Amino acid sequence: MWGIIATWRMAKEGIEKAEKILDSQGDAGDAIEMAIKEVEDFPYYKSVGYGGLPNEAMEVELDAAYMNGDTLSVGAVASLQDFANPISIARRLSHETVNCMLVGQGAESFACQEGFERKNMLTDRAKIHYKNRIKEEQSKLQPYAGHDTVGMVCLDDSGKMTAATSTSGLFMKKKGRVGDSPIIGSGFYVDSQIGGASATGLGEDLMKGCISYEIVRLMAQGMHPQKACEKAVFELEQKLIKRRGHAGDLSVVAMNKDGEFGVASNIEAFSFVVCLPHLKPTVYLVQREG
Ligand code: SD4
Repeated sequence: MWGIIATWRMAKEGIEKAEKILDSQGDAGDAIEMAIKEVEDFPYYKSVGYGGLPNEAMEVELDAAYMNGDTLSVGAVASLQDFANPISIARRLSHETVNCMLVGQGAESFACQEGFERKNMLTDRAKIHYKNRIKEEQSKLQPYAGHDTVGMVCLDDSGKMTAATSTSGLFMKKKGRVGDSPIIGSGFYVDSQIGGASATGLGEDLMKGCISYEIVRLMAQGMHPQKACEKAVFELEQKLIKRRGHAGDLSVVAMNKDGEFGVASNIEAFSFVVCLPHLKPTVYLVQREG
């Protein structure tokens, strides 16, 4: 059995590439890296890799993470500038036993030493978005919350599971701001003996629930991924509303070791992509009732 699930429609072309690897008994690490790279390389996705929208200083700062569910090893980069594929740097870091999560210049020096491709990630299109936003909101620049991160969970035929994320974070974020995406347990978590989860939405709120770990914990108790996703999202939403009156955007995808999957979201419409041996890469939309 193999399978892969991802946040947002933008993951579809990457998932099509991953399908080829998984369908020929390939490795869940190779499949997920290939799928995320496809999203990072596409210039018109405004929230991941090349073409990602910049921070308030007009710099594209990227966050990414990779986790191997067999060994539980993790690699992550945050606030990384000027490298084409943050996911590949994160995966390389997952082979280290210490210094697995690097930020800013430290991450860039590592990437340089390891020979990763340098690239200016700020496109003209992203610059125009930036300039328009500055004009619109001269007085109060707010990070835009409706931003899409790619997060995936993958299972291969050998039973190995992986999880990965990649994002440019929130448009107009402060320099150095890091969200949930590169943070283990928040943006992603995977254990091949149970399953994995990944999140997208307002990082500051997703982190308050360590939401990906929470989903895996619920699946470990025998809960179906769909139930686990719903419980994690709506309990966190309720908790935040009770404590302070509002909750940010929270969306998640999950898959267990048997290839069963789940998704939940508290936003009006959340798209995701799933692919299984009997299901070609398919985009679904989850709509909030009421
Ligand atoms: C972050 N969670 O940096 C990311 C952004 C995102 O949909 O996923 N937006 O907070």
